[in-house]
Amino acid sequence: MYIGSTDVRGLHHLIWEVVDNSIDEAMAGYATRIELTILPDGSVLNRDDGRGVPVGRHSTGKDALEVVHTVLHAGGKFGGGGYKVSGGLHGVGVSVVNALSESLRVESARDGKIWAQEYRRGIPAGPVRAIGPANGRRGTTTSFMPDREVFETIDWSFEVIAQRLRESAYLNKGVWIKLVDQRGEHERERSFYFEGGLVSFVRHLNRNKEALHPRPIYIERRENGTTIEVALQYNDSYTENLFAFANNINTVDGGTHVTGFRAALTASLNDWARRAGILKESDANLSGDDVREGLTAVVSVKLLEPQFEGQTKGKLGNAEVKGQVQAAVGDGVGQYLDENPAVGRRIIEKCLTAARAREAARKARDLVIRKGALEGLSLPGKLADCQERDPERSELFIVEGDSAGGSAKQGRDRRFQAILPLRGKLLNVEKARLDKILSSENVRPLIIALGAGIGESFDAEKLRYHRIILLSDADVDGAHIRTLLLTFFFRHMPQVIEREYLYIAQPPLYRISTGKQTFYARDDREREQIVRELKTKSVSTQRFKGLGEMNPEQLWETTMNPETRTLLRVAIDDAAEADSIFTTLMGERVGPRKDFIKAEARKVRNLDV
Ligand code: 0RA
Repeated sequence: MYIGSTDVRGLHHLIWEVVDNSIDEAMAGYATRIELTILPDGSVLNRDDGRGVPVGRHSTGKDALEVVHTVLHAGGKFGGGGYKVSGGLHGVGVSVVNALSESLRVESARDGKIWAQEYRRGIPAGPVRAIGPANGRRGTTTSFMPDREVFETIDWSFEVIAQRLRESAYLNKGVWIKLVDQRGEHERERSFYFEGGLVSFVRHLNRNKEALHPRPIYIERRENGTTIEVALQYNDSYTENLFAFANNINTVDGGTHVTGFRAALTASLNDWARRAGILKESDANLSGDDVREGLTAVVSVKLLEPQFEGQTKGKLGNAEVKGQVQAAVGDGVGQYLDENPAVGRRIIEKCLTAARAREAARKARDLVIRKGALEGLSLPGKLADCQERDPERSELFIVEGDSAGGSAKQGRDRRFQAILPLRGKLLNVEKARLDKILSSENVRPLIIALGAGIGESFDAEKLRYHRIILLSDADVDGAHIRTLLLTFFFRHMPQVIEREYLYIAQPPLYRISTGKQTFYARDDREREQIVRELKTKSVSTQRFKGLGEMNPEQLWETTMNPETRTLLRVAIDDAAEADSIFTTLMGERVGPRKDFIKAEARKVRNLDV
């Protein structure tokens, strides 16, 4: 319950919880080094050089160290005056990790001694004991083995952990964080330390884009126990890339710090553009959207009592923060532009281009919507709609090619399954602005079929289907079309992904027949496994060259029938990483794409060329 789930995501929350305590200790100014080790048996060891968890008699009569590890939410009560995370997904306390671990051992080095206690499934296995002299060492070491009766898997992802630790290192400049993986086939390590903090973070986010100015703009202000840090840099893309944190927690739903930042950025750019004479008296102001195009920014606030709101606690609620961030960013950006007028002019030019493009896009969008309204029931002719009207129960298959579309139309259950064939390739939306995208023959029917508009006017409540399924060939062309469609949804209808409405169908590549029985395999590995298990010599294998080669019954049975199919749900765990991958794969620069493909090619299981 406290960790959220018992799948691999919930598993990783155990690590976040333990590491965040060490990060808190670093934020409070006491720890400088944090080392996380995945041990060969899958247990985890976390060590910091902070003050050590308090030991000694607590008001309950128990030892303070035991209380911290056995009582829910006890950690914060010992607060040494630093920033503490409270009320979020995190900050539930190490006692939750303890309760969900087969075994946990903690050592606290303080006051010249090392104190230790062990637990089994959260219950002390013995008292807190001094096990030896600290020999000058300070800090906390925690090791735990997740409860394998609770978690479906203890398969830690080095990459997921590394990504998160890197982020923590960016947000807390000067802290050394080391990750070591000692599991046999995975053995490796990585260290994170960023003197530049948020400036390094923004450089990292923009690493595959062309920056409009070489150095990110950096603003830092401390007042009344609140620290505000902002770094921003414009690039030549069309998307905004804003990451906001409160006490190191990624506030995915924004909040008062984001509101304050946006208000200040728009106001100070307009103000400066007028003072510099680039915007004339009769010109309209740049809009918030205009100044956000091609913006990469990280906003990080640290405050004593953060309030996290919303269903997933991803939104900062503290009202006073808005004005504080607004003042800091307003002053900082204004001063920067005064000192760097050439950069200022470049940024304003970029915003003006964005404003013109937005106007063109608005016209194009109106045209699409008006055109949609003109076409009778407004649905595109190519769409074979379903009878069902409740979006909850309706599925849309987006199918590559007319012949495959034909099979899908015949094979489907028309009561709840709609088919939209796409002819040829979709426009690469990563390289085009909305006005161009909207004029593309292929994208328009898709937008109209979905029924919810696009971009700023997108309204998820109007979606006509809550299962949108991408169905393309199991080959390279199919993968390309799928990537183009994923890019489209990610950039222009991210709500579809956030609401988990987007799926990928998994058509088979092989049909395996023994004369009596028929099997389907999605790749070579599955095919080999099936053939091996059949243990008979008379097996014939048919390789489908594309969806079009499958007859409607085969397509229904293997790919469309909810009883027998497997769908992959599209989810985005890490927005920064997703943005970077889309930029790399679909953006302008060729170098990073080559590097990415070289690095990832080794992992490809099924390449059809
Ligand atoms: C509260 C008070 C003090 C230390 C800590 C918490 C603490 C907890 C953890 C968890 C992992 N590493 C940690 N390091 C420190 C100490 C208060 C004092 O010494 O005055």
